[in-house]
Amino acid sequence: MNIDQSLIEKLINARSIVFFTGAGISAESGIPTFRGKDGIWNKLKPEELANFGAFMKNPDMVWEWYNHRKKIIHESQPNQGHITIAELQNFFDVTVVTQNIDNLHRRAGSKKIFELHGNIERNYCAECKKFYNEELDFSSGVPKCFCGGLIRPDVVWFGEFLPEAQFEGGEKAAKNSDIFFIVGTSAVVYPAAGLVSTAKQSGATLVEINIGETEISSSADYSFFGKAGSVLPKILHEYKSSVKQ
Ligand code: BJW
Ligand code: ZN
Repeated sequence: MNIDQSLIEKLINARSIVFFTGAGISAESGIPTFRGKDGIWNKLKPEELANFGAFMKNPDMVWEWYNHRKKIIHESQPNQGHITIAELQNFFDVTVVTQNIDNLHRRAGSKKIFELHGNIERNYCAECKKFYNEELDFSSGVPKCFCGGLIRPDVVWFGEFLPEAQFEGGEKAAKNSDIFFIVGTSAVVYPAAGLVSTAKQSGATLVEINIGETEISSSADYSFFGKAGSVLPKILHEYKSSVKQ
């Protein structure tokens, strides 16, 4: 795959770059995506798992699903995609705006991160909102808060508002970005996907990296159809070779 020289020139002139990421960036770490051939939603119904009503109706089942995913995430490592984004901090003002809850950007060393859909490492009481970030004890069923409320994972389910400060931070970064990379997301879940048009309207160059076409491919200035863990290191390599000359 060739990296366009015009993109490298844009990078040389760029100050602020944003990585808007989705489940695809963590696929090479062994974490399943949601949609597509091997996606989670092929086997499970989101309406039965990723909404508050489902949790209240069957908290054991929803927790079983999250504990299963937590185990996969804990056993996984950041891949070349996450690592390259962290390395780019040596050259640019990098902001990561992620829909992922897996913490892999932080583990790879990224510093400025906005998490639009929460983080699987945190939990809070569904009633009084008190946080419980320690290891939870499931030996007598779904853990409860001292107020009697059920403890839930700190993730954003369908029909729930995104954490305001995280979304506002992401929006501001999108508006200020010179180059806005869209990596490994189907870009169908709103309001997160709306950041792509926010960035475009603010004049950013849109660069998509995905193994296939998506909803936003037609509006991207550059599209690289390949794995994030291969394409991102190539871009970094080409950039470094150009600035050395
Ligand atoms: C690779 C790769 C490799 C694979 N390299 N690439 C406007 C229009 C229409 C609907 C709405 C709208 N506004 C709101 C809505 C409703 C809803 C929504 O968007 N629905 C649409 C799906 C129709 N949105 C909401 O409900 C949101 N809340 C909200 O709007 O609040 C306001 C409100 C309040 C009250 C009433 C009404 C409104 C909340 C959305 C929360 C989403 N939650 C989830 C679960 C999070 C927790 C968890 O992980 O369990 O977030 S759903 C799931 O989808 C998860 C993801 O973050 C999110 C996005 O998925 P993502 O990351 O794009 O993954 P995939 O699998 O879809 O794509 C992977 C991509 O990677 C693919 O393209 C592959 O090709 C690619 N790939 N390997 C590069 N190696
Ligand atoms: Zn409580």
